[in-house]
Amino acid sequence: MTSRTALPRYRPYTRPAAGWGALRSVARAWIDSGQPLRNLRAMLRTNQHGGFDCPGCAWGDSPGADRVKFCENGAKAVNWEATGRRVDAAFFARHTLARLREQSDYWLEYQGRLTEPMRYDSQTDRYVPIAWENAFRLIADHLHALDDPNQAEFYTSGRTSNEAAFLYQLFVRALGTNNFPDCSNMCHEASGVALGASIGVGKGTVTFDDFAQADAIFVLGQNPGTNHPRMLEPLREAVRRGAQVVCFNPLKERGLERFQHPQHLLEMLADGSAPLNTAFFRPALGGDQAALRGMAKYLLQWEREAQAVGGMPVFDHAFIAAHTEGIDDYLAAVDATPWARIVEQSGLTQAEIEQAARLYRRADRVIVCWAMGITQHRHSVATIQEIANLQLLRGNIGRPGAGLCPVRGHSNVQGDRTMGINDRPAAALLDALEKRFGFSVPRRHGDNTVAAIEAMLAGRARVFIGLGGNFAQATPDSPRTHEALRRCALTVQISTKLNRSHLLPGREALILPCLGRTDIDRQASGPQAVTVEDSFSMVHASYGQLEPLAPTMRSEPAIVAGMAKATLGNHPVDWDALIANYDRIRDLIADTIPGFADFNRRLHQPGGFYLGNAAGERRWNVPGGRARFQPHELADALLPAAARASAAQPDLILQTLRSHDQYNTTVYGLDDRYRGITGQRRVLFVNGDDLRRLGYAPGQSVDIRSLWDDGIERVVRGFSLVAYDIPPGQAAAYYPEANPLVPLASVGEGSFTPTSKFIAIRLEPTAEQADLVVSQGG
Ligand SMILES: Nc1nc2c(c(=O)[nH]1)N[C@H]1C(S)=C(S)[C@@H](COP(=O)(O)OP(=O)(O)OC[C@H]3O[C@@H](n4cnc5c(=O)[nH]c(N)nc54)[C@H](O)[C@@H]3O)O[C@H]1N2
Ligand SMILES: Nc1nc2c(c(=O)[nH]1)N[C@H]1C(S)=C(S)[C@@H](COP(=O)(O)OP(=O)(O)OC[C@H]3O[C@@H](n4cnc5c(=O)[nH]c(N)nc54)[C@H](O)[C@@H]3O)O[C@H]1N2
Ligand SMILES: [Mo]
Repeated sequence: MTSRTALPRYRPYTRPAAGWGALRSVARAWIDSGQPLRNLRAMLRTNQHGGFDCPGCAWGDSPGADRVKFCENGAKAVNWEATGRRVDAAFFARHTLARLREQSDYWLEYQGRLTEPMRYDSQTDRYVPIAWENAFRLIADHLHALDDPNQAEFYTSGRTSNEAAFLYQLFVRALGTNNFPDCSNMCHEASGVALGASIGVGKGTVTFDDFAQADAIFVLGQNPGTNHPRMLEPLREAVRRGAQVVCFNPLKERGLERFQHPQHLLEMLADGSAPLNTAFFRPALGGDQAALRGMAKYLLQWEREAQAVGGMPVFDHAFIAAHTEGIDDYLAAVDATPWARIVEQSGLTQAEIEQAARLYRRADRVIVCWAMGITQHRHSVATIQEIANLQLLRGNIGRPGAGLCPVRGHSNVQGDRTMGINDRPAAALLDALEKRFGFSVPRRHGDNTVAAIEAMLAGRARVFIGLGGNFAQATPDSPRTHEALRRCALTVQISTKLNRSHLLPGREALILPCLGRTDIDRQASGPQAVTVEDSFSMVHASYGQLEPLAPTMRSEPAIVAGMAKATLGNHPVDWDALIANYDRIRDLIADTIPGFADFNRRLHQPGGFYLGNAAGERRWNVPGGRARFQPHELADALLPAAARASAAQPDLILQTLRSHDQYNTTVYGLDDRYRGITGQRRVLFVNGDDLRRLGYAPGQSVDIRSLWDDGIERVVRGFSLVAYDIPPGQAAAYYPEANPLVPLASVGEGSFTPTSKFIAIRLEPTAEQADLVVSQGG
């Protein structure tokens, strides 16, 4: 592995977030890249005008500010991609897939960048080199052999640039399907679905500048200290100027508590730190909808009290009258929700909810942010609509310093959706494509991620193409997902790094090595820029800075065009001409996607350009033209019927989350600094009282079994118990190690997102034999 091996250890972390710990960690990632001098240039060009967009998260920046704009985990992402190590034909000649499957996810990616196109040879169980043109021909042959284009699945991960994504959806729709499973299906799908129906646009309504004007910022189900570190700055600034920062998170995440600025010399030298919140609530898993409903109940009560005495209204009546509909039904639903259920489901006391409601009411301008703690539940759509309901009551959408902020994950996941990567595309997009390119666009909705797995398992889909990502590990119910890939006639992975998805080939398989964000992309007309869109709908250009490791790597747009040309010829466009100069791709985007007029000129503006957001301007693209209150009842029980129907009662409810040393399925290291974990990932965080109740001791090894009524055994073995500050009844483990526990059928209502933050589990002591297997297998 690496030179850095530490004994597994758990010791609570008492230092502030960021600060010296972050600097040490950046230095380590930098040195470990194997090419530190080369990468220094890359790091300094991260998120700068003329540089490249950080391949880390989708947080935006204040345009213009001329300073270093990367964070610890951005630096890790850059150095991880820009490594000097390579996984080439010689590497694959040394290893069979059977042997590679025994390695950890960490080891696989650590081996370096993929540099040559490879084909799986089932005779020798090895990947062997293949020429690019032959690879494209193989793909075309498989696609031509299908009875129906809906028998192929076209996955996208969220690092893909706008240019590559646009070409990909054009190719796939010209082929005849909307089968676009994507990482968004597992991520912010619920935000898009919920907000689309509530306010007519599935994106956040705020921009970076709004944070400086908010009186209160609510942060729900998000761990920005690890996953969006650049967000800590506006939070700290908000606390400093007296705004409220109110967190809802069952875990007291260090990055939401104290912060030391790693780029402020004085603070570092004085070893000072600033608080990052003014209130912290710790709900039950899945309890946010109930908590928000409780807050709405208080607002309604105070509104009535104000009316009775002729005091200041609590609701924004002018806004409600001019811009919304459905308030009566919603308030009736609020009245009908009993406190007993709110308290039981939220996991908070009524007094805590009252306090949260007071903080909310006191603020004139409120931004609500959220991430996976909100979106990966069965009732995520309803929860996000309850956030919107609350904001509508006080007119907190579409004015400065207020709004909705689903904080996106992958750096271009929002842009990929804008470009049309969507299994449920809007009719307007399809109409525009049809008009511009003159072919009959498929109208039938395609497969999302879960549906794609089901289709491959059932043999209905036979070709899988992955534009980035790690389908095998990011998806739920891992053994079934792995089987789904293996049943395909052809699997194709367009990737920068080796991961488990490459090791689960269909009967035939290809690895197509692509350039990443940091690499210089040279085409016939010279070096090319690509573009991305951040969480604030800012579109900007990204220019790679480093010479690619090998001339045999290709850009994502070139690979998509290569597949398209081999499959469709020059229909509906001259693919080669587009690749010669990406300006031509952007001209097509300008012709078909709203907001991109004059794309090639505007892309050169420092900081990029704002796509606009109708709801942010109080225009509501909802039938009826008004924002809609959505009255939901709270579910009878959070535990799904299928888990209740299983023979056993759950010991705990499990959420799966990210450590500080990972980017999704990419594991940078085995530490989780802020949670005090060193040298291990197979850990289960449990409350000390629960450990005693269940008869276990910290450090003991357990097997975790999940409850579902379909008769399938879902178990992961050899997890080390950590007594942790976590609310009773809850547990947490890392993704992707815990993914085998998430039943494929356990998805969000309306979003179909796997419920990765709510899994009913039982524990068993690890049997000795199982222990042995785990320690050998790694
Ligand atoms: N360094 C780094 N950056 C990343 C990523 C990464 O893996 N590493 N991933 C990127 C991607 S794709 C995404 S989507 C984002 C993910 O960003 P996050 O959403 O911050 O990621 P998670 O680790 O899943 O953290 C979920 C948080 O929600 C809390 N939580 C869980 N369940 C509940 C609940 O029911 N209610 C409430 N209120 N809180 C809950 C957890 O305790 C945890 O703090 O980050 C992006 N940025
Ligand atoms: N249990 C559980 N499961 C989850 C989650 C969870 O919280 N819990 N989170 C979900 C979320 S929010 C998301 S977004 C998904 C993430 O799902 P994915 O996006 O599929 O997974 P990643 O781990 O980001 O993909 C990593 C791989 O992407 C490839 N890659 C990296 N950069 C590039 C590039 O520039 N181009 C190309 N072509 N390939 C590249 C590398 O080969 C790398 O191995 O996982 C989801 N799964
Ligand atoms: Mo994500």
